[in-house]
Amino acid sequence: MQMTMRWFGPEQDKIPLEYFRQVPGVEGVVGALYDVAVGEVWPEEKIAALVGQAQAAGLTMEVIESVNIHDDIKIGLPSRDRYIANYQQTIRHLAKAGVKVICYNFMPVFDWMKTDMNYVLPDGSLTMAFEKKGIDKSLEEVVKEVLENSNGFALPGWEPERLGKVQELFAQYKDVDDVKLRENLAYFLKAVIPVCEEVGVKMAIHPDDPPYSIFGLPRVVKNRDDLDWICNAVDSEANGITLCTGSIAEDPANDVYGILAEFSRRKRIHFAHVRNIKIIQDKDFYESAHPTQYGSLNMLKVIQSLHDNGFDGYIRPDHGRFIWGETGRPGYGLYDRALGVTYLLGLWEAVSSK
Ligand code: CS2
Ligand code: MN
Repeated sequence: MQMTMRWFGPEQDKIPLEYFRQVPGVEGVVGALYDVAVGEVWPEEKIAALVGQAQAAGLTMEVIESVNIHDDIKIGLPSRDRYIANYQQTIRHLAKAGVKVICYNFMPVFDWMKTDMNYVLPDGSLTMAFEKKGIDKSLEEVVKEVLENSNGFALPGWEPERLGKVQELFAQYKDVDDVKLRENLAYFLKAVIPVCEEVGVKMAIHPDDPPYSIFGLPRVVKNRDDLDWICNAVDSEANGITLCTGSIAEDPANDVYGILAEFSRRKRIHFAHVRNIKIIQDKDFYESAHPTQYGSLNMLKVIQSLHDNGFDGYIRPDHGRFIWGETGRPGYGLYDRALGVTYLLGLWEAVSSK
């Protein structure tokens, strides 16, 4: 197991790399290039520079989050072959720089959806929340609110130019149902997994956030059966999962611990996002502090399910609240994520010394 934290690069992250190094137990940062358009090849030199920066600070960068998938691939347009060829080339370039795992998602239009980016908890800390009433509005209004409430940061998967044309984007997806989206995912995997096998990289799909349909969009990474289907679509260890406990738990019908156990046993969880969420009512929730007592997940059981079933991948706390006066990129405050790291490593130590 290797503990990591997400770093948004020298341009966009105001947290110096050294600070991550100072969090006890953190060995690496998870990064990405944010100045290459979705669908284009990530240049070797840019990757080398990014990875080199992490290494110069005494950190690894063996996980990329994310190399995003062009909409044409998800929609299944003829132009997808060009974008898939670019993706294959990016995989080769990443492998050369020592990258081992690529996190990605296959959500149409939006990378994730929260309706409140500065939800105030009783202790005065700020977190992100999703309440159904927050999406019972026009699409434009929802998009505008997310973009306006991101504290001035560019959010991955929420490119203002792309979402400025949200109606056009939706129109492009009008004939894409779950069956079609699944077919398009399989088409993509059949093309990229052999390249991964050749160069020693593993793909790791992130669950849909939230893991059910919103705005009538198709969804194919929602639950155990979807993950099973994906693993079987190309039966290779290189075709794996980023198991995000928060996202999976956003549907209370999902057995998070069972999923963690099964796919660890099957050697398909290459990267784990471990966060706690608190269900408010039905499927409304907020992202709580990591410890069990603050959320709806039993974090000891989460760690145990990974540990006891042979999980040997990368792990990171997921989002953190804003505490101690910190502000910045929603979900990515340093302090609360550092507390998350310490807590998760404490649980890991406890379960591994039994
Ligand atoms: C992440 C996702 O910050 C977050 O909300 O969990 O954006 C995640 O990086 C992507 O969905 C993975 O491709
Ligand atoms: Mn996640």
